[in-house]
Order: sequence, then C-alpha cells, then structure tokens
Amino acid sequence: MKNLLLFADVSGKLDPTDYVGFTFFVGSMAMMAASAFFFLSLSQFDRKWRTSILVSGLITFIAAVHYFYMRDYWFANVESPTFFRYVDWLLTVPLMCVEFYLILKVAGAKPSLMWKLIFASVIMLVTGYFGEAVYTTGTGPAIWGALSGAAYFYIVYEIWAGSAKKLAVAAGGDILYSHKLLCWFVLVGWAIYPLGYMLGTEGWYTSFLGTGSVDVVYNIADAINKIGFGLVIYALAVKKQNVLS
Ligand SMILES: *C/C=C(C)/C=C/C=C(C)/C=C/C1=C(C)CCCC1(C)C
Repeated sequence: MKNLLLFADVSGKLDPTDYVGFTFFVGSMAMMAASAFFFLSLSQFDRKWRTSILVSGLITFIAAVHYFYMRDYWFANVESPTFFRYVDWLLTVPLMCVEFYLILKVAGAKPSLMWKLIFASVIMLVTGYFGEAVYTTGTGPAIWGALSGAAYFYIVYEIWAGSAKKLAVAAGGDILYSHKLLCWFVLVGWAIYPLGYMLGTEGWYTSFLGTGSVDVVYNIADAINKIGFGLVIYALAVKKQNVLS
C-alpha cells in the first residue's frame, strides 16, 4: 500500500522534500490533462490536421501512462526508473519526429525524411540507454553519451539546415513559423536531457546533487517538450483552419 501514498518514502512517511516524487506526480497530471485537451479538441479539426493533433495527444498520453509507473517505482524503490524512462522516450520521441513530417507534408515531405529522423532518434536513445544503464563505469557513459550526442546533432542539423529546413522554407507562412518553433524545442528543450544525463552519471556531478536530481531535470524537460511541442502543432492547426473557414 505504501507506494500508493503521495510523497511517501520507503518507510511510508510523507516527505515534503521529495522533489523527485513531487515532479513525477505533477508530471503525470500535466500529461493526463494535456492528453485530454488534445483528444477532446480532435473533432474541431478537419481530416488534414486531425492526425497531427492525434499524435500530439498520443505523445502526452503515452508519457502519462509511463509517469504513473515511474512515480510508483520511485516511491517504492527511491531509485531512478531508468528503464521505464527510456521505453517512454523510445515511443514518444519517434512520434515527435513524425510531427515534423506531418506538418511538412504540404510542402512535399516524403516518408524517407520521417524514417531518417526516426532512425536517428532511436540511435540517440539506445546509445544513451547503454551509457546510462548498461555501461555505467569508466569511460562507458562518456563514449555512449558522445555517440548519442552525434545522433542528436544529426537531428538538429536535419531540421535546422537540412532537407526538412528546405521543405519548411518552401511551405512558408505559418508552416515555416511553426517548424522554426519546433526546431527551437529540439535545440534548447532537448538539450536539457544530456545535461540531466551528465548530472546523473556517477562520479561526474552526483556528489553535490545527489541521486534523483537527474529525474527532476528529465521530468521538467518532458513537460516542456511534450506538452509544448503539442501546443505548437495545435496552434498551427487552429490558424490553418481559420484560414479555411
Ligand atoms: C519526450 C522525451 C524527449 C523529447 C526526450 C529526448 C531525449 C533526448 C534528446 C536525449 C538525449 C541524450 C543525449 C543527446 C546524450 C546523452 C544521452 C541522452 C539519451 C540523454
């Protein structure tokens, strides 16, 4: 029962200084609320935009379910739920890549663009998992983190300057504007994760921040990126729809 109590540590006591538990709790609520918002707004969009909004809702919904698990895991073990974390990312980050493709489809984006981004995101996350959960000693975290970072920079390059950028410029107007916003999310919002990774790597900064600090960073980043990303898509769909009606 004790892991059903809010902010309870292993002994079952309420702990108001458990910031990790608190951000897991708030995170799960925020993801649920965002999912309800996106799903309930679906019917007001025409078919062209419905898929994008649906994907926004799926991203926050998948995250919400994982947050419920991660929150319980944290309260039961007072340990980072790294495995659930990466399963969540492995499902939601590729969906964020799909969002880029969906909004650029009007400019002629081909599925190959989507697969390129998805492939790079999977490499980024699998190598990141190796560095965070498998090869956690010696040079392991640095090497796997660097590989993960290379895949991350590839995504950044592709959307900021590569073929995705060209399609966005060709589409112009609201699409270009929203694409730019999503690019900023990837450049700034996603950059929070490697910082969390470094904070969580044993022997780097854990001595002065303690265990769990990595989860606070990841939880804040997830809320910004998943919900913010979805809202950019939502705002774009609303703008486009008004133009049509
Ligand atoms: C909703 C979840 C999102 C947007 C997660 C994004 C995760 C990353 C951009 C993670 C990147 C990493 C690196 C670039 C290097 C270190 C290892 C990672 C996996 C933390």
